[in-house]
Amino acid sequence: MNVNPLPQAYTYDLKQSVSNNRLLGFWRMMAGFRWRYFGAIATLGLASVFSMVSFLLIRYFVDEALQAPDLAAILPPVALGFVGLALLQGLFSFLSGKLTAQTAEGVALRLRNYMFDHIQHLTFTYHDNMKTGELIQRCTSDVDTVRRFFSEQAIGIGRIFILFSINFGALLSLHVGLALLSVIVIPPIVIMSLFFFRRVSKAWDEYEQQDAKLSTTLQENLSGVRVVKAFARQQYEQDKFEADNYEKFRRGRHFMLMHSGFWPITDVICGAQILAGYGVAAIMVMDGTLTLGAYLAYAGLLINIINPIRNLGRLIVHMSTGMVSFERVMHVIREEREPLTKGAFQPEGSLKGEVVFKDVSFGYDPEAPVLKDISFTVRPGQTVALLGSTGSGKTSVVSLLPRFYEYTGGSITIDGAELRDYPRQYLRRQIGIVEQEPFLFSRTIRENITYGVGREVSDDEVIAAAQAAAIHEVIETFPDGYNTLVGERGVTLSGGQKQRVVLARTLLKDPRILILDDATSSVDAETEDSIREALLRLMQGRTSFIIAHRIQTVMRADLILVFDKGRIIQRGTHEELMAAGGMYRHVYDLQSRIEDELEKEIASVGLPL
Ligand code: TTP
Ligand code: MG
Repeated sequence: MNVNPLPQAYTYDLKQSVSNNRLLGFWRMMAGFRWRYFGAIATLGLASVFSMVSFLLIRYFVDEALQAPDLAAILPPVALGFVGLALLQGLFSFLSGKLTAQTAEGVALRLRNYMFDHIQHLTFTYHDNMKTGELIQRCTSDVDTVRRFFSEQAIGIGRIFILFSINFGALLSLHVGLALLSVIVIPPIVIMSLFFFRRVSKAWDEYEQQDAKLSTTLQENLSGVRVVKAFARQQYEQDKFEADNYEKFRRGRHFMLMHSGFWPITDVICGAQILAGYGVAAIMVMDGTLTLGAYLAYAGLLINIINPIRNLGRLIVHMSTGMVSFERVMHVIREEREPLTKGAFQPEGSLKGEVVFKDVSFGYDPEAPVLKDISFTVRPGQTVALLGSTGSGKTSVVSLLPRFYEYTGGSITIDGAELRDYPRQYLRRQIGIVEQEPFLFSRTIRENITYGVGREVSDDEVIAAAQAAAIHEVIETFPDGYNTLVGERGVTLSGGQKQRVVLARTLLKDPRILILDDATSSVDAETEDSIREALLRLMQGRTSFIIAHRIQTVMRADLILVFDKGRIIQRGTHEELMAAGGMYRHVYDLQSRIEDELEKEIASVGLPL
């Protein structure tokens, strides 16, 4: 769905802007906006021409018109000339501003869209290692600095070049000697700016790093606010934030100092230049080699030419911030996307659901394997249960199936084809997963349930899925039913309710392979029983992976795998495992004893069951 159809220029693969030469990178990033960019500079140039012409008109007015006998006749057209020039200057300045805004805002708009899209295509491993706050900072503050580069510095370069050429040309036409005298400041200014460029770049890089750190602290504090409050660690968090914030202040101050150190020096140099120019020109007027009108024009033009020279220094220094932020943005863009549709094997139709693991090994960090020698076979439609102590690798096993992570050794095949040959998008459409930590968007319940379907869904279907997940009745009690918002502005769901909404979302997707990772851990035994009935019905005909801690939940599975420290230590059906003894039998006995005792306890106090 394209809610905001944008012109062609907005759809451009920014990956092509990746370049080690940052100026070249900026140039490429401007693809589609270049004519606007040059338009902005050209119109700005025209505005300056009109400004320059008005100084030449002053010269004419003082040196010639005032001396002319028919002054009264000349005055009106000269006055009109001034007004007309001012109007034209205003008009072209406006046009230039408009084109500049279109360029800078357009590039930034496209960059933000691209970054968003890019980030959601990066691998799980990238997201595991990259801090959320850091990514947010790069997408906001750094993109904004890049935007400023286009609105200020990129246009500034052209502007300086044009202002300089026009005014220098005018100066040359006035007096060659004076013109040359007016530009001897350029070499010292350029040398100084380059000297500051390196230092300011470093200062800005350090500042942005600290900014990212602060936004990470803030983001973590907000998402972990319950933990902070529960442990009454506000003071600790406050101290940490203040320390980080102070560091940002320190680096910001350092950056500003770098900047402000630059100004007085250039001001002195430029002031000396103006003084020298005015002095020499005044002597020339007294000597009679320069007319008074030319002197006045020179006075204006000199200021006009010193300004761009002075700005050139400022611009070079400012450009450093744009370059640093550009590099920080490019660092994300350079990251390879996870291909969604690519695959050596392009399957057609739906999966049947035969899954075979053979000596599979895997580790989030290649050095530290989490799964070792995992082998098992599931036939289409069978249910396999994964049981085991916490951290034994159950979630890791099922995360391999939708290719969230790539296994490092052995082979996994689905319907006979190697898993890594399947396109990820196909797998993710065929596999439904209820994750251990359910996540709901701050959207309506209905949107959350229909999230994975990708087509129009009737209310009846939504209700059927909610009923199967035993959440329909709860939703009915909400103020707006299925249209109730979840989160800040709507209802807050309990852990078990969230789990069931997520379950409904997965059931509605109607996947060929169903993965339930502790999907009923936050649900009471009674609700779990009612869900189990529905689930059993739903699991008919699909290959299902169920992770649970309660044996009650898994005992009917066709195959039960018991995990310990990343290995399968026991396997078989409930009956086989009961007969074999070992870990499974041990856990079963433990759980039955606890339940028996609980029942006795409840009976003895006389609580209604
Ligand atoms: P899991 O596969 O998450 O263990 P589990 O699902 O069996 O545990 P639980 O019952 O508590 O849900 O983790 C196995 C190991 O892998 C564990 O040592 C933590 C590690 N791990 C990572 O390093 N990175 C990850 O992203 C995950 C999920 C786990
Ligand atoms: Mg787990």
